[in-house]
Amino acid sequence: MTGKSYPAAPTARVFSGIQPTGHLTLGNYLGAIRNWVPLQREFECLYCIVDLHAITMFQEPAALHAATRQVAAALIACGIDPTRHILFNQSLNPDHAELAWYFNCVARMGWLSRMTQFKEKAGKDRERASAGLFVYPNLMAADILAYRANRVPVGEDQKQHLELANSIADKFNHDWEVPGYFPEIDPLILGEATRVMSLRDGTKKMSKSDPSDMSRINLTDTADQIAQKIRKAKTDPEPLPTEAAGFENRPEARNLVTIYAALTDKSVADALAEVGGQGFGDFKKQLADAAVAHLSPITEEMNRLLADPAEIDATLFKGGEKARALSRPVLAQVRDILGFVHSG
Ligand code: AQP
Repeated sequence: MTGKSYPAAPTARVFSGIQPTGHLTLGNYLGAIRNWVPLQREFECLYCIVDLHAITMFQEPAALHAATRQVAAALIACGIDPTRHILFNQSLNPDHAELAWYFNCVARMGWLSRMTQFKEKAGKDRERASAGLFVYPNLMAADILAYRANRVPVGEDQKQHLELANSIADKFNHDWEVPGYFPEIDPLILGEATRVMSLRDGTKKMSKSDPSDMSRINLTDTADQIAQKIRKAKTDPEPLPTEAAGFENRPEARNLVTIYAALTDKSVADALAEVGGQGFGDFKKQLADAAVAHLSPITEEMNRLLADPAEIDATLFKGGEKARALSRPVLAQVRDILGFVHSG
């Protein structure tokens, strides 16, 4: 034991992040952003546009810059309130990178080697992947724990990274004998559509960086583009099942019905009670209408906000200052715990 005591971690602080790596997709929206909004009623929320994560794969500077503003506009258009909560881009607060270095020294190579996202993103040629991509989960743990946040709303794909963040927190607390200093993180995997799949392949996650634009619905798509992508989405020749058991070996049918359920605020069972037995032709029209009705107001508001980039930047800068005010004392405590000679 160090013999010193530190203030208890806050118990109701939410943190989540999103990468500015392209146009946001319906997957990002249903799996994450939509669930972030109601949490603002109950918790103190920090929502971060994770540009440091984005550069683990090469990003054109101009595209990264534009995507950062676009993600900020999308989050505000979806209902994130930057005046009552904190919205900022990650590089505005260097405390994330400092804590990530400490966590690089805590996390074990074996833990990181098991991360499926690294394996997927690095592909076959791991030798050429950036070191940043390998230690990505350590930075993600630092994003959350720089604020000692304990609730993290994410899509299903991020669950493994949060388990690793908990292993880092445990090892830190144990090795430096500060029980409970970093809190246990509770992954909040919410809603019907926790893993939205590609429109071209129901076994692959819908992703911003998929080379095929037809694989995803972007929050920037027009009504016509949405309708066309849904019309061309891969399906099979059978009518829709009437019960979820009928989705076996039909990943595309499962995906489209799950999207429909999420967009119309129904359970998958209720959606099937409504559309089960229909052919894909009719169902796709219904799905396109639901998607356009849900997404058009968001796209419109995003475009309105994007007309004033200086205002978006000012919002992010303010958020960065508020975030840093919360993380600064945590980093000072961590330096103290580690035994560094420091000035606070
Ligand atoms: N297809 C998805 N279904 C449900 N949730 C999803 N999320 C992403 N894709 C889906 C959730 O969105 C949040 C932000 O994700 P991210 O931008 O940090 O990175 P990601 O998970 O790697 O998302 P992408 O779209 O696949 O980005 P790229 O292509 O750049 O790697 C997370 O909570 C994630 O779970």
